[in-house]
Amino acid sequence: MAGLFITFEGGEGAGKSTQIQMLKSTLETMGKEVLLTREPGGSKGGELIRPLLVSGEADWDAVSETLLFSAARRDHLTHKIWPALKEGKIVLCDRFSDSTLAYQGYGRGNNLEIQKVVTDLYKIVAGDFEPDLTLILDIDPKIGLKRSCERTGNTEKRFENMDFSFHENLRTGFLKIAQENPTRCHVIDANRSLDEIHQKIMEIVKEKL
Ligand code: T5A
Repeated sequence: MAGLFITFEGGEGAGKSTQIQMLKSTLETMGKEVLLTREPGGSKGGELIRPLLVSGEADWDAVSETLLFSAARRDHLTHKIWPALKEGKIVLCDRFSDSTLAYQGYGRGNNLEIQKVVTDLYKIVAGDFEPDLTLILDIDPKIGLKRSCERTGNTEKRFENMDFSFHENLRTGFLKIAQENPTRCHVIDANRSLDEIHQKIMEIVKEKL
């Protein structure tokens, strides 16, 4: 496809949403056409599914979660991401498939069966399509969770409220994903100032442009 697909990943409060906005602004000042989107959500169908997953009203198990995230992702890809990439846009996505592998596949422990469900479903949803670049913001979950908790007005706390070992497993999962996909994934130390992180992100993105 003509465009460029960049995903942001990481544990809770790593600073993805903040950094993705900063990247969007910088790219636009460079004259690039940018679409900023997120998962779960991003498209009409995806946004309808989102509250089912993040509100905390239902106690989904990892397979049910994976099915719902996958349905939302398929809708997002077909209605928003793929059309924008065909138009040559840079698509910045706040979380994508690595979150499913990390949260559903690693969060509750290194569960190989669930990891297989996640990768099999991804094939059905997206085939061989994958991000051109994935930026994984890495942070000690103690710091990330503190940042998330200090933020006001957040009602989407289902995953944030999981026990601490879940968040440690997530971090391990993301680092493993990065190790297994060294060309696509870059791990960025997110325990730095906003500007330092943005500068690092720009170095990596400029190489891709
Ligand atoms: N999920 C998602 C799955 O389980 N499986 C999946 O397949 C997918 C796609 C929703 C939830 O769904 C789960 C993961 C999530 O729990 P989300 O909307 O991305 O996903 O929710 P969160 O991860 O909770 O995202 P947040 O928006 O809470 O965290 P961010 O985006 O990483 O952090 P951000 O930028 O909002 O920053 C958090 C706070 O820290 C401050 C910010 O100002 C803000 O107050 N901050 C910093 N402070 C100091 N230094 C820095 N460098 C800072 N950067 C940010």
